[in-house]
Amino acid sequence: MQVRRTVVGLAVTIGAGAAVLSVAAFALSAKGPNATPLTAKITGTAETAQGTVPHAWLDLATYPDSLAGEHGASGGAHPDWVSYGPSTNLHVPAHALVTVTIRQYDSGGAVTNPYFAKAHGTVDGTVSIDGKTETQAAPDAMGHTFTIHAAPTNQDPLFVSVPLPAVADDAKTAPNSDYPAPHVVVFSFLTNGPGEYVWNCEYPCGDGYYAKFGGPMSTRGYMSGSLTVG
Ligand SMILES: [Cu+2]
Repeated sequence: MQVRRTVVGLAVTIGAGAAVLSVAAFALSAKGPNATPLTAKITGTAETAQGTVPHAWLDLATYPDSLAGEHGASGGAHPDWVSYGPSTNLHVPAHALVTVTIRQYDSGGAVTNPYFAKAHGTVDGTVSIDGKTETQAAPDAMGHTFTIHAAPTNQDPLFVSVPLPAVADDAKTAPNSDYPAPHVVVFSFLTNGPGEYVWNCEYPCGDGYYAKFGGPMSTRGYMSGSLTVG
């Protein structure tokens, strides 16, 4: 998994015997080719450990190909690559409760590191999988993960990771759909101050690529993207 970063501003000012370092601003580069931002919808407020905060909602999906997400109906450059949709460029409010629903349509296998079969950084440390409250999913039947990482800057930390269970290999295509019925994964997390973060999948799902970490796993806009807070 590569995380690319572009330094857009770094200034050093020296004055009166004191060196003053300005804040280095980082921008995320290499977003998906058609990564129209997906902005969380805010409806009302929620009572949380941080008090009463806005409640924001995001709807995402993971697909066994690239025909339903940000690459268009033709699938773009790699129609057969696994993908997130409808966008990998996500915007959520600062100091808010964010509830994410992910419909997971893909098959999978055993995760490399069982740490990523567990929920981390969510409210109560739980994740709802098909309506059941869980703290983890089966490590030998993982489809993908949704994992937010804080870039190493002075912005507020944010680490959230949830497992997305695999759909059975022999699952039949659902009526009126191109895919089998998905697993529905719902989780909530609290944001702090504004920041730029990256997220990715930590289940090596790039079948056919080196150690399964190549292809869609290492190309922005498929199994990774950006998360802007604020
Ligand atoms: Cu994946």
